Amino acid sequence: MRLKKTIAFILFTLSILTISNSKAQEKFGPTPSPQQLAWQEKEFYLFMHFGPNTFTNLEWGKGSEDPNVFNPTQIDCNQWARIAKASGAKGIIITAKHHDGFCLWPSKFSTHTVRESKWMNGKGDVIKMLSEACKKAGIEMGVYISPWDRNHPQYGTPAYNDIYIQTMKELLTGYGKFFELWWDGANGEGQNGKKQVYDFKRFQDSALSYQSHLVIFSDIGPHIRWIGNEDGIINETNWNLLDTAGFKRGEGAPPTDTLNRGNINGKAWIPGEADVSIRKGWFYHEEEDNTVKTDKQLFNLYLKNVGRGGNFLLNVPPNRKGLISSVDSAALMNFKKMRDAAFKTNVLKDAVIKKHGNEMEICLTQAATFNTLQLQEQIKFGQRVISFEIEAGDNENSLKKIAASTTIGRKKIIQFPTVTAKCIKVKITAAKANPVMGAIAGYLIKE
Ligand code: FUL
Repeated sequence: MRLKKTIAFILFTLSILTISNSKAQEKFGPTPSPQQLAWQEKEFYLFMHFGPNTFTNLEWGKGSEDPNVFNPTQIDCNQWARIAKASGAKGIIITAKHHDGFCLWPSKFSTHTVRESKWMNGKGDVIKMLSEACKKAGIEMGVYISPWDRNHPQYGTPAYNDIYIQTMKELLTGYGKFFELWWDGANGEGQNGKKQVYDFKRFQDSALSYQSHLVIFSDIGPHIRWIGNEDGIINETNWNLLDTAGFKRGEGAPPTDTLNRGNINGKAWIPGEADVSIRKGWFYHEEEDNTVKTDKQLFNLYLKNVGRGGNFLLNVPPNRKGLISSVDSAALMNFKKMRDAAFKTNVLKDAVIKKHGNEMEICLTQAATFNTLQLQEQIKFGQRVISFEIEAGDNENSLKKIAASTTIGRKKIIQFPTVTAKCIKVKITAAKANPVMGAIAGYLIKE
């Protein structure tokens, strides 16, 4: 039955190939949960840092700011959601609470919130506005809830862990479905000079009891890992696997290089998410308007995160008016155009693919010109490919090596000098088990 389905699948779309023996479709090693698989399909979504820091020009608020500093004069969450949607982003993750403890919703568990500000006469709720806007635009929403809280008087005492759980509960039960919960690793001192001993096990169990489908991000997951830098760049070798035993979030996290590559034999499936800001800081600062990344820089980052099997979390912070600035939205729109143009024409669309052991030979009736290949593993069966090579030529006897790389995972976009060829060979040179490949596509991406 399974074999029949596989044959039908190959006939249906010749650009999809499974190299395997009859046992290959068995799962191998750790595999993603349905929620993780759905999360990986999102590929690209926006981060938004917004709060008192937007108005005080700080990156880390002290927690003692007057709530009245928070005063966006023309806030329009529909504009944020529309821009996100138009850029191809699948959702927005907002700093519901950053380290200064200020809550963008009127939390019952804090006295440092939008309610204490004069903004909308204390009746405003950014989380409500944004959740409605996201629904309207047809995108998803996630929340960053900083465990570090420089305002809360109980921070640094065991009682704070319960307060943090109640705070999460308020958000996770009051605003509809979120796709991701974001935990940064920061663990500084609070008002009383003490650091909190976080009870992450309880935090995690509680969050999942409120929204069981959530994927939770932190340095070490449980579902998604930090990629070890804030530049948006994942290593060329990227395993979706990680060993977390003995490690903690924040200072006790695995070495950044490990987070950047994953562990080849890691025990848990914890894929990487690459976070980076479109501008210098995480929060909006007018003087950084000239640091907004160009469409080309964003595209290059995309190749180094989505093109290396991870997801791209791009921070686009609203300004003091409560709007996305035009320079940021222009860069986002051009980035979208660039992606659309780059991946519009798959030159291997009509190719016939033959498999011989761990090699795939792609033969075309007419030569194609390309400089990029996109490979995929069907990761629901586990991640298997350790390394591969690509050859191209006019026929099977004139093949020359044009590229080589390591790991494939969900998606690998590999670039090389432009070639014109009728024959292409993808050789899996090392694998942990029989590779189960997904689609192969080829593109000519113009500079
Ligand atoms: C870090 C924070 O300390 C930064 O302020 C920022 O929010 C970044 C995305 O995460 O942990």
